[in-house]
Amino acid sequence: MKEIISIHLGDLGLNLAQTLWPRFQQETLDFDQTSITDSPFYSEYQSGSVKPRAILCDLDAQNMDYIRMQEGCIFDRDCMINHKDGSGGITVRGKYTTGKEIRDQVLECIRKQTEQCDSVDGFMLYFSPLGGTSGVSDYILQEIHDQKSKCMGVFNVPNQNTSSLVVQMFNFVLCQHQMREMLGSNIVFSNQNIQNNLSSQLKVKHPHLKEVNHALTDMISNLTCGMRFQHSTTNSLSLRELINTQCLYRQANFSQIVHYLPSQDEAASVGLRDTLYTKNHHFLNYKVDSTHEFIQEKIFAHTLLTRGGSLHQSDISSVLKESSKYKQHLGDNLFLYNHTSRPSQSSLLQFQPRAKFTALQNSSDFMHVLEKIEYEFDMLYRYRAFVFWFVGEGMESGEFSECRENISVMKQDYQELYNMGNANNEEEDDDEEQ
Ligand SMILES: Nc1nc2c(ncn2[C@@H]2O[C@H](COP(=O)(O)OP(=O)(O)O)[C@@H](O)[C@H]2O)c(=O)[nH]1
Ligand SMILES: [Mg+2]
Repeated sequence: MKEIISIHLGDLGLNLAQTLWPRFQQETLDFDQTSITDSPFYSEYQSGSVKPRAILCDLDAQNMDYIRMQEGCIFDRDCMINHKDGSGGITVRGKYTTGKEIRDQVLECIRKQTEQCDSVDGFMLYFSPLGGTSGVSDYILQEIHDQKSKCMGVFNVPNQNTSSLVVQMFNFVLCQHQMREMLGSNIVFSNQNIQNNLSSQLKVKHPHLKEVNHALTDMISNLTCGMRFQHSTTNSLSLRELINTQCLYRQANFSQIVHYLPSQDEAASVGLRDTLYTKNHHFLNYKVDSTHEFIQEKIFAHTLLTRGGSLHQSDISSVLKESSKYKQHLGDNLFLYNHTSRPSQSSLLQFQPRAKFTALQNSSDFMHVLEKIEYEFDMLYRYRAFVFWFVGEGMESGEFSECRENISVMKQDYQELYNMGNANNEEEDDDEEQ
């Protein structure tokens, strides 16, 4: 068996763990009472108990204590590691000071979990690079890299309205270089976009992060379907495969999530068209300002996972073909699963949709996100606001400009990849004309 180890960091990671793992458990038990021991996501202990193959880590005690105290806590207590001092919302505390004090414990736990596996397929890391515990990811990713394993990160990017989240922009920029280099694939979303989708599509009034986590859980449940039910599906998908297919170019490994949340029971093909043609279901919406020059989106890598029995490969292929009239698709990967999941307490939908869709799109439009980040970062850094907090934790001030430069390089890389295809097309067109 090829095992998958999940790591949950900080508030986002821990909160998500509390909705995700009960859902995994319910789906596995619904499918087959015995398959939980065959799942790459669970490990069986000598005592006979089966627990999530998951490590939880936070620089704060509050959330972790809450999980520990829950009756029938489903996690292995040895894999729940926290500091008490908190991160102060500053990523360098996670990296240089507070986070360093739990470093050995965290790395020891990762090594122990790895030793218990036959052969690790990869790691999944859930966290927020906008928060302080993200600094811990620095040495975790180094360890995973040293083990020659692959890691997929699932995290949020700064929202459109970032005015009240100033230090979070610094945190993101300071983290991104390591994430880009060390994470095989970065799966990104925006809380604000998911909240907008929940209000407009599902008519949820004032959605909170709890509802956002349910939407993310639904998405991750689809994404991992082919990994969790390896033995019973003809379309199994390993984590390593998914990471590789989503990363067509070394320098562009960010993918946004498109997840379909149906508002009513409708024909599956309607949902699929809606997913691919509109921005209503994007967990990250690259809104372009009216002043911005509109360029045709180019999708470098696209993985579409459908769940539910009412769609056939030919239906999907024809919808994808239509979509490619509007967007350039360089690579499409299709996965169809019959395993459905029933509506439950932990799901947002009160009915069972005929089909569910999740798409990962690694596209040129990520440039627009980077542009916004550059703008917001520069606004703040121009006044050197809050910089002393970071320097006070042991960071060298030169790191700020270095990391800012890395964002520009990343944007340039995306721009070049975008142009590369276009230039080739133009050359080909010229050749044909001659
Ligand atoms: N989707 C989601 N986002 C969260 C949650 N908790 C915090 N966040 C977001 O994560 C960012 C801050 O990271 P957080 O995990 O709280 O920081 P940390 O605990 O210091 O690592 C902010 O953008 C929050 O909006 C959550 O439960 N779900
Ligand atoms: Mg916290």
